[in-house]
Amino acid sequence: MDFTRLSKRIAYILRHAPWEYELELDEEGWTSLDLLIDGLRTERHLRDVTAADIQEMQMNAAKQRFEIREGRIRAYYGHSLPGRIVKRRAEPPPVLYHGTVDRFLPAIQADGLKPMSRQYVHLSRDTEMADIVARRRGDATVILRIRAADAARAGTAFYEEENGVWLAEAIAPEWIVVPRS
Ligand code: HQG
Repeated sequence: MDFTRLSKRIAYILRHAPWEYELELDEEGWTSLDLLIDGLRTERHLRDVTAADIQEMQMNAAKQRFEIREGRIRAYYGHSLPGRIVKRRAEPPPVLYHGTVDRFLPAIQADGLKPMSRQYVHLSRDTEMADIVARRRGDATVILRIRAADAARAGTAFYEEENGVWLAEAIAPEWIVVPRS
């Protein structure tokens, strides 16, 4: 089983297009694991996929993208669906990080961090994860420091996921510290 390919397919379905597989998500993004497997099996390369394969994929993944519980599965983050996935609001630590690349800086400094095509802005507790996120976009990486506690006090909503990822609404420029190059 190609676990990377399986993970990408599940991420696509649960984050962007459950209806293509006749799945419905509840307001927290959960759906039936059995129905997801039925949907995956309609694809030729996944026609033999089992729940055990999905468990194994999870155990081997460096990054926890999905939660499986009581016969249901959901993506932790990354949704672009029209219906907003409800997240658990939480008090953030003083500083969170966002990894991006040089070429986006002028827009980010002017407009702040926006969710772009997803529902939430993606933040992390440590610079290592922010660096991994940034490197997907090129070599000219920039790790932004977000004054999260100050932003939260001023009314910005933050949400904590069980896998350690932080999500937020748009972050205004005043809370973003750009490192000096
Ligand atoms: C940038 C992957 C211009 C932002 C990753 C980012 C993560 C702006 C890009 C997760 C902007 C959006 C999320 C503004 C933000 N003007 N550019 N005002 N505000 N941006 O993919 O955080 O492997 O939606 O800096 O690893 O890169 O799929 O967000 O570069 O964990 O599980 O616009 O997705 O996870 O890109 O990544 P994304 P992200 P998976």
